[in-house]
Amino acid sequence: MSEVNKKKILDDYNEDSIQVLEGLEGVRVRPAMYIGTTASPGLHHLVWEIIDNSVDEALNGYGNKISVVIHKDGSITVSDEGRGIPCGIHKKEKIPTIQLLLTTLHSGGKFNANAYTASGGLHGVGSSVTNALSEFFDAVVCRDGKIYHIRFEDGGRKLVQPLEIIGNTTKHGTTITFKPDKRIFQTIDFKYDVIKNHMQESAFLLQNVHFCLKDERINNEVIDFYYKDGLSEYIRIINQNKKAISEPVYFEDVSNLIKIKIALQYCSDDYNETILSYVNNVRTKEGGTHESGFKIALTKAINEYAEENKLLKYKQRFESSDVREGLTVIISLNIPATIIQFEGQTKTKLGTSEALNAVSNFFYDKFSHYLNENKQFAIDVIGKCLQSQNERIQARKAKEEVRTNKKTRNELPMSNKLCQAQSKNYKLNELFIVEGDSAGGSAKTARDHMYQAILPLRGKPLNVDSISTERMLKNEEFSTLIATIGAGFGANFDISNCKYGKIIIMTDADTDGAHIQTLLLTFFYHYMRPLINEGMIYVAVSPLYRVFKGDTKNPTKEVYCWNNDELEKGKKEVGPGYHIQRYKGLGEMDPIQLRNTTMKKDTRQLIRVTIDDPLLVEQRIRILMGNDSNERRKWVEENIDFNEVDNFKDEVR
Ligand code: 0RA
Repeated sequence: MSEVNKKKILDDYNEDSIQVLEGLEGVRVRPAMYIGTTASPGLHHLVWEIIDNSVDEALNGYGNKISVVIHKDGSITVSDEGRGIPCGIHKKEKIPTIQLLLTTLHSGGKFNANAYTASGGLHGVGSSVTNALSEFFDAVVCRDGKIYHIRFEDGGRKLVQPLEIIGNTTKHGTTITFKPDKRIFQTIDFKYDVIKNHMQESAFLLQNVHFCLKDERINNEVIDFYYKDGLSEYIRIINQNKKAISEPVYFEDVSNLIKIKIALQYCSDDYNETILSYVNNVRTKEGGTHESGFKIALTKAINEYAEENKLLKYKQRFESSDVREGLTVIISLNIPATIIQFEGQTKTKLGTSEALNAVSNFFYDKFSHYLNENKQFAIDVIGKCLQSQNERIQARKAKEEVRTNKKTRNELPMSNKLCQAQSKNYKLNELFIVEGDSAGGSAKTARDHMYQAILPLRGKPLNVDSISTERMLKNEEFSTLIATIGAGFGANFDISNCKYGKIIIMTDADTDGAHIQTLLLTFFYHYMRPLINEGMIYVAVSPLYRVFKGDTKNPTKEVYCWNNDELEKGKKEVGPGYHIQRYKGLGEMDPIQLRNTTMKKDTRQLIRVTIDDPLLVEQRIRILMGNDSNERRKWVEENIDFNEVDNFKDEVR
């Protein structure tokens, strides 16, 4: 769409201003281009597309309730109390506008110059994409006194019910029901937890909107997320297991074009920083100008307060990172569509330059004032910053000493269990943490000696969530792991010293294996979080089946399968007379099989572990690491495929 056209559409919305660009075929041919993946995250993306539209309505002041119902047949309904999708006849195309919107891509025209929309980023390719990837798609609209109904099947290709009027109403709103097409997706099983968390997150951000969810597959209970305290409540829940130094601090200014809300809290027993930012209620995972503006203002306000009140030690100002240890902050901006700009690899980095000064000026004023008015809070915050500053200075000194004295980098002993890689190119080296000595033995044989190191783990690691750092250090598994990685831990963790480019957890594909994964991830989350943030922690996915013909040791043909779909394909590929071997553990594979399926770069499958949702992480840790073993077992059994992280083929070196 040309700039001129776009302007015209943005300036005045009417039912003619929809720009028809292309049909839906392309979406079915290349679904990943529109929704990222056809695995579980892509499936849920279909729901976010619809919810985003409902949220946009609420954001612009139309409706304060959004409901989602997951049905027994695998379909899902999203309803809102917005204006309703326009149903009048489109003058140029001579068909109902709703039909046009649901069957064409990039239909513009929805937003006027001052509209705030969730659709600025990855989202907003629109309801039509959901239609294109659905077995059926059904919309009921209340608008202009009428109730309208339209229905599509087969990815929007069959209009099985042209727009009809089915009644009169004084209400307004849209109700959409659709069922994802099983021919497109690897799974069509909506995950209650994933949808629940997304809605809860939205409810934190849209203080005045009810988000109601019902899962008819389980029961008829409705949960209603509604947070009067919005972001402050979000922070309180994220930090509920930590020692907060105060209640969350909250500032907002919604009187300007760029509307800003910021909530923050420091915790004394935390040295990580958690920054969550949003633009028009869509997470900006890669940060951007709003986060930069916040960081600048925070450092400036704290340094000035500390200087004025003579709280600095040796007159050294704080560095930016000193003032963010143990800080949780949520920044939420609403920006009109006209000035939104996204950048970055996944278009989730805010580029709008106006946002930097807007956030920085706003937050500097508010926070400086707050520090002056709340003495105890200011003293506690600065105490925490002094501690971080001191630790940073000590760590730097120690590093310098190591360098000048040529002392070894590690005080902890190197384990004799570790089987090292030959290469000294740390970026290319991989550390496999392997469950059990026997699988460890196989892995030692199977590995690429040049780049792959093996560290076998005996038994289950401790749950670091419930023990002190001293106890963690006394544990041999963990002290070995820290020494092996070679970059320290906790506040002194220095990722530049890490001896591996990838750290890969390799366990059996059973409940115990999943538990070990979680325990190790808990360790990394608490003591080496930068490794997770940098995407260096992985889980290896071993195949579930081998389909082969002939002798088990010397098959004439064999295929490995990672899931049931692949198993079906595998049976066909191998042909009549096939045998199926179901792997229950890594130990059942010989070294060659282990190498070819799970360790070799171009054939293995790895899951990269990421923290997309800190709330989800906290909840998971509570379920998985808490005291209720029944709840834990149930969760692990239901979620053993780690569905919230996306499978991807390992990139080739
Ligand atoms: C196009 C234009 C307008 C609203 C919508 C679409 C709309 C779409 C969805 C999808 C789910 N719920 C929705 N609610 C609204 C603006 C209509 C106007 O200006 O009156």
